Amino acid sequence: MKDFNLDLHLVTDRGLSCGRLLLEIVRAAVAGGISVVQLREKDCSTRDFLDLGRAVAAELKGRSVPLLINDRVDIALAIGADGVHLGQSDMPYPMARMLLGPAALIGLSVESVADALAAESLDVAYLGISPVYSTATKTDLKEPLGLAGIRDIRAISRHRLVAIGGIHAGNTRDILDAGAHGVAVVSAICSAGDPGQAAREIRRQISAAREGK
Ligand code: TZP
Ligand code: MG
Repeated sequence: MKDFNLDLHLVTDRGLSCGRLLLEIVRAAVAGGISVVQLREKDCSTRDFLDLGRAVAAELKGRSVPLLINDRVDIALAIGADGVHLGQSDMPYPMARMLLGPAALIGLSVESVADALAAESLDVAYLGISPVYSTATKTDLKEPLGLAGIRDIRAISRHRLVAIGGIHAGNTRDILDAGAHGVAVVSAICSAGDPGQAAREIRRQISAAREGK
């Protein structure tokens, strides 16, 4: 599995991109310093998802920003994406690994300490810990983990942790201070008036947390 920077994931949702082209948001967010793109499009035909995936992959080519596909191992394979992000009810990790091969980046959502313990033996690129805070972007979620939940998972997990759910520049530092290695956001970038500036501000908070400022 190749090394990559998991500081700041842009998780896409065209429904939240206010009519702007997703590619414009991705381009601006990359300029603002995101380090991973996770293409997460729920209301999308397979054909549209493939087209979108190819277009985003072309946009990211040569930029050292990996492209992960949410849920759809078939789409990741078809477009040669860097990997996938899987939830607890998606294809099980061992099957995805078998299909995608040893180099693929596979991220896995966990919603509890029990989920995180079950992932200890897996060669995942990171655990997505979810949701940290409640969010209007995804409603079928368990109780928010809060900062205490991040600490609890960090205490028992050997994996790198990427927090998601209700995250923006104003709470990023607390989340890193609680033990997350990176953050993933949808609306804080996709719905921002200036997605590039929004990404830049979250990145600034990540740097500040690392420097202990
Ligand atoms: N998984 C857990 S919370 C969430 C996902 C995809 C949505 C996060 O969206 P936002 O807008 O960053 O709160
Ligand atoms: Mg899923």
